[in-house]
Amino acid sequence: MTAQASHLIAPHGGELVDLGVSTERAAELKNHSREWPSWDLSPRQICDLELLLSGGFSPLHGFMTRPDYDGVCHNMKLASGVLWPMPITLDVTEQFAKSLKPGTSKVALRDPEGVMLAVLHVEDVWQPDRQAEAKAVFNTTSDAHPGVDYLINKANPWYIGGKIEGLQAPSHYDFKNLRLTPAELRNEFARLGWRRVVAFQTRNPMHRAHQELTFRAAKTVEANLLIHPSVGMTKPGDVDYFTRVRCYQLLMSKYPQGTVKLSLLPLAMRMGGPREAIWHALIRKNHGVTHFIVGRDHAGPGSDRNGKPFYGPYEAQELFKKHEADIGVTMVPFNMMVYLEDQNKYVPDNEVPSGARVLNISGTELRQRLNEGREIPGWFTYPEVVHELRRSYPPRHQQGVTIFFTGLSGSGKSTIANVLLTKFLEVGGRPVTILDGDLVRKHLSSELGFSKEHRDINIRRIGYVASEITKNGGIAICAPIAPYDSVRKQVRHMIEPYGGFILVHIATPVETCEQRDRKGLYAKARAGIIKEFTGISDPYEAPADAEVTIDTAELTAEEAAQEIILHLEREGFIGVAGASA
Ligand code: PPS
Repeated sequence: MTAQASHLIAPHGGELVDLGVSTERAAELKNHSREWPSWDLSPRQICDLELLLSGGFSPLHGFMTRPDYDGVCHNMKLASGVLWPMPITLDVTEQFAKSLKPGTSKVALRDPEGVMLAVLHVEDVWQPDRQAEAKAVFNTTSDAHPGVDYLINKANPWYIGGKIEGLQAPSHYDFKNLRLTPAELRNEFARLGWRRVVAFQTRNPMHRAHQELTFRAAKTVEANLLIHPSVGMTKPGDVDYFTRVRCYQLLMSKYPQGTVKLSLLPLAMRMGGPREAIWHALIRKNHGVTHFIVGRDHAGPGSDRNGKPFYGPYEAQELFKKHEADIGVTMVPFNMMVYLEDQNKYVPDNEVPSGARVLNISGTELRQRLNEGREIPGWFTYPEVVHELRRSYPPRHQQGVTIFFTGLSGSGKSTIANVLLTKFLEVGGRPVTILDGDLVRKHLSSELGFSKEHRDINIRRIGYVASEITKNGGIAICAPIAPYDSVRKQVRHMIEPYGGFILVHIATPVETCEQRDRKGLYAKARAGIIKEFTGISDPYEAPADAEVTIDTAELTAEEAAQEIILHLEREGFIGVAGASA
């Protein structure tokens, strides 16, 4: 049932779209689906589908067809003339696209477990000009912009569009009571008698400045407040949404009782700045909201590779203002809130009295303070929020870390790794695992040889296990040869979001390794008995990005391990117990 109490704001385009079908129709579609091709949806496509099905993207009835897409790219309008700033497209591979017939094909859209969520009636199949789309939508083709990066480097190159029939919404097992659909929120507002509701979009934990800003916004326009964070996909590197939601829940008690509601939006953000602000407001309008807060640098993607911000700080507000009548939601613009130390209060930065001392802590600074276990002041955020953030983001000496050795066979990797292991065990506090080259080959990679392809698979496996250990707060010591730079970098990227990654190059020259020849392998390689032997008949790419480089001709294993320990101490990964207050 869709709640559209007469006094509530009308959904965008006039009606709240509900793409769900009856049980009988669902059974019929499921039955037929055996004859149709299936498409396994990516995480972002699942987010988009969820909002299509629930009416969050009203008036869209499916993934965009070409006329809608063209209109949206060029002048932010659907073919019907209705304002819509963001392409909602289903990207697929060329092979899949070419197997479809526009007008007749149907595609079963499935989640990663293979559950059929919806049917797409294919109306259009085309290969978009993604550079042109990036320029039109994001006003840049630089892939330093996360939205462009996704579009150009991650999305598939063909689009298919058409109407959708929904069999079931994507399943969520977390925060179920907080995931209200547009119809449910509308019902709730009607039930509570909330005629004016101002929404706050966020992808970050909320601190005192945000609480102050939202409270002021609600007071200014005499509306109730909806805290409506995006929990689909946000900017890579953001605080995970589980932690954020726990922080939001703690914050609810800071508002006058009965004035505020928290609900989660399964939105995959594009970080599209001005266009995204309008899109956000339209989605909120569908959820029954009358007012929308647009702050400084709304949905900002940060800066390009030259350090220049992609959008001006108030560009989103300017574009919103231009289209406010068509959006049908009133903008509540806000400058950045800053803390006035002398008056112990927050004010917008354009209201700071001249000469007043102003304090602020940036996101980067906050992350640094968490990493180093430094104080996070009470004027900045609430102690409950700090506690919650520290639980998820402990100081570095409590985080997991991977020590990743690379070097030739016989360079001394395993010996140093084993000394390091005992040093860590001596310190205690974190579980330690060694993933030695030989042992991994025996237990994880016994079917692999030494071609580049197989070596890369081997290293990716090690990287995966190490990332799991790191994620769970342990220490992984990896000691493979890992001769190729690109896969070492891949492993670094797999691990760094979860903790430390220290690349240690054991730079013992091949002549020394060959002289030692502890396993007799170099002799066999020279004799051609072992093929593709690293350093003899196979390449070794010395890293340019190693945190620590060790030449075992100059250092004993004990001294080498000590060098690594000193580096870890310097970086905060080994710390003084109790320093994380
Ligand atoms: S890789 O490239 O990282 O996948 O290699 P890795 O798994 O670390 O190699 C483990 C051990 O295999 C032995 N070995 C060889 N090394 C290099 N090239 C060839 N062709 C080869 N064949 C066997 C070698 O003893 C490696 O162990 P370490 O501990 O490095 O001496």
